[in-house]
Amino acid sequence: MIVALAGGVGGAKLAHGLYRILKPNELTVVVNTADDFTLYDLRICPDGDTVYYTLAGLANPATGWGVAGDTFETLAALRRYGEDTWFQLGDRDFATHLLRTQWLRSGWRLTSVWQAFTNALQVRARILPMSDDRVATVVRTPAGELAFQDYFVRRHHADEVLGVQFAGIEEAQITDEVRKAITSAESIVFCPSNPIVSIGPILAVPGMRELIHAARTAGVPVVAVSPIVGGRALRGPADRMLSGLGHEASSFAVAELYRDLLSGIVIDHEDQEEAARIETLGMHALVTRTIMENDADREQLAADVLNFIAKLRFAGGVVVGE
Ligand code: FO1
Repeated sequence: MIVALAGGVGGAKLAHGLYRILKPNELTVVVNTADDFTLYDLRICPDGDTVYYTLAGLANPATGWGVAGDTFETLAALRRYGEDTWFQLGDRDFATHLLRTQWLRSGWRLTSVWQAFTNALQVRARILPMSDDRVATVVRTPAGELAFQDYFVRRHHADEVLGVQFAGIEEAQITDEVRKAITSAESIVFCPSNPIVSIGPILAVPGMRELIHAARTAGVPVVAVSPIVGGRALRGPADRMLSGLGHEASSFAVAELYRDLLSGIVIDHEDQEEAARIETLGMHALVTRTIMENDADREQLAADVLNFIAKLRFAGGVVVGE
């Protein structure tokens, strides 16, 4: 079983590549839920929805989130009542939010809700929320503290980022499903998601770093794919967030953030010259193409990651040098 940690669109793309080349039921994806929020009294899980829509082949190819071919009549009707419809929820997507909210209100755990969606969409991978407990990313900016989707969507992630907090994280618990997945993983992959606000919350769930660290110490390869290429985030504000928080916007900085957890990191050809510096951190670096423009790219990167993992396992997880 391969366990992938993922946030939104970039993470979902690699998870999809892994899903397409692995045997059915060989993949578990642990997904960030700190982007979740409530809108029109409905619980929205943008990253979870993005991952199961993508694996089911339903995601909107133009945006990476939402449902392909969706219509927006409900939002248009809301606008007629004077609502500011800043968050684009499609009509088919609404069905997911309605049912999720109903099931949660009737006492279901978020893990069970996602399992029901995954089964209904015939996705043969486990897609697990990082926790069943509510965690909410709050972004500190010169304009004040902003709820994550206000920062990201409503204000187009244009504000300078001075700090990031995960409200509720101290009380969040690792679920039995996530614990079991990580303790029995053959390898762990950090997808090319934002290290601060996508992978960051997953690692901040109390006990999560320790679980992954213990797996690594026991010889399980733990590999990240950098979301930074040539000093720029492939999508979203990860580069500006890293700089705002006092890091370099580079694959090296990503490797440093995950330093104690990783046996290796995958970086793009464009950052080839960072490989030697990354290896001084005590991990191996694989240089390959990390940009995923189509399904073939997703599969190729997934295959490169799996080959890298096999090589690390053969080397006992230590940096062997080339
Ligand atoms: N991202 C946007 O930039 N604009 C949107 O209007 C938007 C709507 C949306 C609806 C459902 C969904 O599951 C995701 C949606 N996203 C939208 C993406 C999402 O909010 C962010 O990409 C993630 O939270 C960051 O990973």
